[in-house]
Amino acid sequence: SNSTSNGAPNRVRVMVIGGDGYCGWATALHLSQKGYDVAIVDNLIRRLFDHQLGLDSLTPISSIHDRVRQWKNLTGKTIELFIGDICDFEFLAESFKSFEPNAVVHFGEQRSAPYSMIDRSRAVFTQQNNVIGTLNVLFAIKEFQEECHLVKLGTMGEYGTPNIDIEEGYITIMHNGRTDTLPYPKQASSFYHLSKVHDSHNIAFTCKAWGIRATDLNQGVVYGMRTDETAMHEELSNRFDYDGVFGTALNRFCVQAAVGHPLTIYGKGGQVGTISSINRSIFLLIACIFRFLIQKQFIFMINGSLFPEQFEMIHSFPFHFKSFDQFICTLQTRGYLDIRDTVQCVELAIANPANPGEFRVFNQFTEQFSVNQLAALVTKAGTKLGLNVKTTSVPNPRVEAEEHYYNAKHTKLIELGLKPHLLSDSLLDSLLNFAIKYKDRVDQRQIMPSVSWKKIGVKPKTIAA
Ligand code: NAD
Ligand code: USQ
Repeated sequence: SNSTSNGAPNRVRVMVIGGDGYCGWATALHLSQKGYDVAIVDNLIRRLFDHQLGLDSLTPISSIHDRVRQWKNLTGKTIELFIGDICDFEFLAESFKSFEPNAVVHFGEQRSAPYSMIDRSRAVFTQQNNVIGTLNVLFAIKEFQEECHLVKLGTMGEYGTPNIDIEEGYITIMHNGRTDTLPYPKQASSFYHLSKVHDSHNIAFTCKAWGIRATDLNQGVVYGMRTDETAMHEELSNRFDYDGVFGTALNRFCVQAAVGHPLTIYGKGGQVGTISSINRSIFLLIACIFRFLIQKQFIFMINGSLFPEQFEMIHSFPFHFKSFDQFICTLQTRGYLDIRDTVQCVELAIANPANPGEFRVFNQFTEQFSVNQLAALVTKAGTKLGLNVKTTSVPNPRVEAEEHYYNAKHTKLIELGLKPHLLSDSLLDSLLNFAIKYKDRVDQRQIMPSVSWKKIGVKPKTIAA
């Protein structure tokens, strides 16, 4: 039904699973503000992980009950609360029957790659929690709310770092003279990222088999803090993770700069951040000479049709890089976006639902950066604020390609009307100032990475700094 509990017709009812978390809380408020009827489903397990690992958000955060109460005080808008675990199907079924959502936004997973690599039990928990939770959501939609649109948070990490352009969900392949459009190959690099791959497969299958309508949002790394709604009152403040388990790259770098901790660049990234403008010019000069020589070679190769494979290799370097910056992007590059765009993208996906039976995939990020580029940007912004920002190259605790080609498509959300908030000096200034404001709350022992991809074992591990 499309009517609300207070009888107003045609208001879209959105269930936000994981609505007490970083992306979910900002999204729940944004949708409520935009006139959607919102319910938050969350078992608050993220707050428990923090207690268990001895971590805390940079920002003090109120309880979910105080959060929604304050929202009601300020705006008169009600957000319904369903506290429970979506792996418990009885609980999820009751929430569905009571709220009757038109759309479900599913953020409710264990979302840290390092957490999933602590020990066997965390690896198993991550996949169990994420895969079973999503399966339950699919069954609940089929059983109770067939028309409901599932908007599922996936991750860019599902694709890994292949040596070809990354498409949005699907790739058209020609093989032995036949052609087909197939799911883009997945090469995730943690038990967490793999849980998202398994989710995507389950969702794609149920779209086909049961006619579920779904959008998989393969989101990049999120940065930032304030959205219009969370900025309205201290009690609406969002969480901000900076620790080695849950903190994400740019957010961590800002906190590190604020407390005078060197920026933690994992692995190779390190060298490139210090490239000066002279080196930059030398690089461009060499690239131009190379380009000229290879163009000559190109004609020779075509005429002589010699060594086609070697030719391909030479030919593709460095021409597929449109600029120096794109070349540098081949080092540990990922897609990033501002949390204000997370909420915008989710709203766009809800407002333009997938068709029944359609498994739609959007790549949800706005810009690509290498870790070094991020460190360089934070260094520049920090220096302007009078901070003495240093970087350090930390032995990479992960197993990941540190030098790779990266060029991922991200046009579908733009086509739906996304107006990106690109990373700007002013945003970095405000993030840094924000980190400075709360710097007394920073526990510096939580900054260095403590989880190793290679050392994971079956023995339960207490990671204490
Ligand atoms: P978060 O940990 O801050 O929030 C997740 C929320 O889900 C928490 O409040 C947690 O209590 C809840 N939850 C987990 N398991 C649950 C269960 N079984 N039942 C009910 N609630 C459950 O994470 P986040 O950063 O807000 O990420 C949200 C989603 O977006 C995740 O799916 C994540 O994979 C995805 N994502 C996040 C980022 C990022 O940079 N933060 C980037 C790409 C994708
Ligand atoms: N990195 C550093 N130094 C740091 C932290 C990270 O060099 O201090 C590097 C990592 O090695 C990695 C990159 O930065 O190459 C990104 O790491 P991250 O911790 O910021 O992000 P990631 O582990 O990929 O996970 C985060 C979210 C996850 C989401 C993912 C989107 O925690 O939920 O799925 O971003 S994506 O990366 O596109 O898969």
